[in-house]
Amino acid sequence: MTRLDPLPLFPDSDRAAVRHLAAGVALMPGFVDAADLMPAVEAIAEISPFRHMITPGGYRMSVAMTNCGQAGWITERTGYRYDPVDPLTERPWPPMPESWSRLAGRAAALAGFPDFQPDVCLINRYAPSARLSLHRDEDERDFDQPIVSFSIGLPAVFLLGGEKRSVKPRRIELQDGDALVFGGPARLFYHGVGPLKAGAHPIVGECRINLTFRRAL
Ligand code: MD6
Ligand code: FE
Repeated sequence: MTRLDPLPLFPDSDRAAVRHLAAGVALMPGFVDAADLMPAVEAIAEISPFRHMITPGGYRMSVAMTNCGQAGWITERTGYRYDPVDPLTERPWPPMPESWSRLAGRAAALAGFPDFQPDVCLINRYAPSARLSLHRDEDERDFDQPIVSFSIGLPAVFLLGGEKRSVKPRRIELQDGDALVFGGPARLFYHGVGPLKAGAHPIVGECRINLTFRRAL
């Protein structure tokens, strides 16, 4: 996957370039700035720390996760769910920063989803070799609502599959600052993230952080 090169800067993200990768899938290179997002990620993780959750099949996920917003996505031996309480702290998840929900709403609008108001942000942290196997995001109530994702830190390969798990995924490079909107006919497509390559980012460090904004409840 080649990028638009050179990338213009978008001090006003309303003018961001939108690349439609498939029906319902839009990539906005350089839509967010790690320096803007990282302080809130750290503040959230102070309250609800990153942790490696256990899948219903008993595997420990290589990706470390936390959440903010009205609920959080969790997986345990008993299954997947959105829970208003963080099971680790037994307290509500930290609130979603207003600047984050505004940015996510703007990204969605630019991709053709004008009324997106996220209530949950799942935060994924990838250390080198961490990966996310092919999955569908299907624990949300309304599949007419898209999912908006922001990536910061080290680059990763996003695997964009199809309606069936058997569809060979397309490899899409997600770089520091990229926004991806995933909705419409692609909303229930299988997707994943390939193993992270080692490296260092001046602000995020030796990892990749991905924020996925959902209307879950
Ligand atoms: C990641 N993202 O990029 C994982 N899901 O680290 C996702 O699983 C994802 O980016 C739904 C919609 C957009 C995504
Ligand atoms: Fe997903």
